[in-house]
Amino acid sequence: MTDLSREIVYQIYPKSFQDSDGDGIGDLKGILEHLDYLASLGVTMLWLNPVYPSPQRDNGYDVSDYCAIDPMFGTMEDMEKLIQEADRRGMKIMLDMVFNHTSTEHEWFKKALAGDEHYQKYYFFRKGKDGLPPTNWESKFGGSCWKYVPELDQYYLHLFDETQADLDWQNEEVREELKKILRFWRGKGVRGFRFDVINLISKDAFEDDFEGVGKRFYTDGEQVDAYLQELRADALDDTIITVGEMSATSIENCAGYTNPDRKELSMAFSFHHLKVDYENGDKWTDTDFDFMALKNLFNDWDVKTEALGGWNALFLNCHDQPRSMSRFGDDVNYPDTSAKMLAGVTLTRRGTPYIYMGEEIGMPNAHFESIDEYRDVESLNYYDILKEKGHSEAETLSILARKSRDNARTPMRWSKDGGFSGGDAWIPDARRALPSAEENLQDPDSVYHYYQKLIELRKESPAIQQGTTVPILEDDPQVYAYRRVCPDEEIVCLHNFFGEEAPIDLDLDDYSLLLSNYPQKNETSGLLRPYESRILRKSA
Ligand code: TEU
Repeated sequence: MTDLSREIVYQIYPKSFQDSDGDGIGDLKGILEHLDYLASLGVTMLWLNPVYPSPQRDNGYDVSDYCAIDPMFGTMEDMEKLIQEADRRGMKIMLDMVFNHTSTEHEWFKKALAGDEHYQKYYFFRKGKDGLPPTNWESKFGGSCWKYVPELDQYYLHLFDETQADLDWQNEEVREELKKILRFWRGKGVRGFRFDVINLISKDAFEDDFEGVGKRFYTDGEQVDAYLQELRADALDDTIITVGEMSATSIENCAGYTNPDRKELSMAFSFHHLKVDYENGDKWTDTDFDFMALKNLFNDWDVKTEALGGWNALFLNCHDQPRSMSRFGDDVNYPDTSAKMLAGVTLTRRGTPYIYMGEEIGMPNAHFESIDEYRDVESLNYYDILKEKGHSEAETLSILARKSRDNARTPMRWSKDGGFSGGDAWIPDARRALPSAEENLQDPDSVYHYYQKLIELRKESPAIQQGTTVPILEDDPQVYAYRRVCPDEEIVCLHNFFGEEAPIDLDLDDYSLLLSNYPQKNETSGLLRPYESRILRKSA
């Protein structure tokens, strides 16, 4: 049994990490070049976004062959070498399994389209109603989630892009195919799997939604638990770490999916805390984040998940989200300090922390200024949708600059002059240049070295790993604070989320400072400086 509290996962977006052959696209050989950098950060597992053959309509989340490597990323030999070399340095590899849907270029779908009924049953082909799609549900990327196929006079379901056709998990053969894929990669030495939108796999009621866009008919469906238990029993075991990406879920469901007694998943990603800058549930707005909502979500999820015996994946960044430092910190006035404060949040909570490529050097949003700089299918779709809704060009670009997924997908900044590729990168660099990895490594007080210290601290602190979370200063409008308590140790974490000083009314006389993001310590002061973060331990 792996101890999830000791794992620290680093997410690599292969397309933007390191290009080794000058074609402008990152690749597996590029990752190999940086294994020492990753090992010295202290992470234990590397999660790679999809590197399988794909038309790249959704950057690899449209998979056309699950058991091969897309030539643009390298070869199977490169992957085998990566697994071995990572292992030599104490790091495991986690692969992304996109099992809710396949690319329409997958051979199963191509056969289905050609009329093969056996393969049509792998997907959801349905008749329309009075010239309309089978239901009124919307795709997550905009528009209807049904695509009409004139040759078959039927529609197929795609909750995401129209080139991502949903698989029908009710079909036992589909589940057997997916298990084969898991066994294949386990045979190669892969030790972890991230399951894309895995709480959307159980769908049976196809009814119009008159209250929303269809989500309630396919989210956390009845069979999700049974399907996960089956995958786990037939194709996985205790040595494999799994994380499920959960769309629009609840604490109760996530705790259920991850409670070890249920034998489903090791942990889950949820996204409520990354919706605190949505306006009335709408992502595509230019809105500041609501700090109290964020802090209440952290407290709620941490306390209730623990009470229900579940385990969370902790993260503020990933390839689908704007950069946390630009979003919850200040990338102009306090880039370094706010990046470190947010690092403290991710690395001291109860759960397994995930660090997203570039977060450890304080990378900011892309700050793109023209639609030509964007690549992401969702961003490009919403550019049109927002303009159709009446937003001006300037408003639309300002919303995209805040919310686009491309904010996280700009090339990793290895050196002052970029260092990602010898050719033209597939996506432009972030317009705001902050210290590169090289500069971070040279400066003992850099964001990178702060992550390293936090990881070391986490690895030696039983309370940070396993302690109970006790929220404190719950009504404070500026400070997120909690105790982590276990029989042998008590830790207090204080994080000021604002650029103004924050008085704190706590008696910390019995505590000593373990780590802070300011070079001049003021551990006894009852005032937190802008974006100050302090981690303290109660004296024995
Ligand atoms: O994302 C699932 C998902 O619904 C969101 O993260 C989505 O990108 C966002 O909410 C849109 O506003 C996963 C992958 O992480 C993402 O990259 C894929 O595009 C998506 O599934 C489809 O496979």
